[in-house]
Amino acid sequence: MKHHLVHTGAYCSIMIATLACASGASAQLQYAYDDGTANVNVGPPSSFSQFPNTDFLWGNYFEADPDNTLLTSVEIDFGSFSSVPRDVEILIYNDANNDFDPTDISGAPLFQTTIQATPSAVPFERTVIDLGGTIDVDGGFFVAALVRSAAPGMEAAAALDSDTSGDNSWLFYYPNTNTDDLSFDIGFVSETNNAAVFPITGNWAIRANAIPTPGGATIALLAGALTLRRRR
Ligand SMILES: [Ca+2]
Ligand SMILES: [Ca+2]
Ligand SMILES: [Ca+2]
Repeated sequence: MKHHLVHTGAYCSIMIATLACASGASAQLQYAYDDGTANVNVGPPSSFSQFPNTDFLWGNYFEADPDNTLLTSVEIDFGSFSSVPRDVEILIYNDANNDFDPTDISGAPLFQTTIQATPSAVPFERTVIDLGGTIDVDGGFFVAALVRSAAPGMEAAAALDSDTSGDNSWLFYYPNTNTDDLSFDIGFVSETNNAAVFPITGNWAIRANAIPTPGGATIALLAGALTLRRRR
């Protein structure tokens, strides 16, 4: 699997290889790469002060479990900000070609909002962003945060878990980010597993929570049980 899912609900799917289960009031699946402890905060280096404007966008690419496609909230562990509270844009995109590469995403996000963010402490003090409803994802999707005009050398807004691979976590630096077109090609982009670019590799502490898709496996199992009973 290219990602692991942490289950926080009352039952578990057997589809996911690295699944953790816990009791909880609501059935919910959590898309995550971090192990619960982010170790380092990341932002534009002071050398970037040569650029007139440096937007800093970081996000995780997930593959939707077909039985859990309805996102309800996003959880992010923020690093440091140059001022508090800080405007941070929260973005969820569909990747149309589902190729685990978000750098070709164009078109408006499925979800976009701006929050007033404050830093969170290690190990994983999460800021939960309620989506105010459900966002239906299909195949590859990208959950990201954006700090505009990040202060080089001062603003390490993203929390990274250096114990994980960095696969499917991405960092973008753009001048004047157009959130409707991530394929905009002026700037810098890298997956955070690239040791040639990142002195410390790892995954972002960004998670997405989902509820079961109506008509998914859970519903099918119930229907099967009813059919068996009727045949007795
Ligand atoms: Ca960790
Ligand atoms: Ca893509
Ligand atoms: Ca997709």
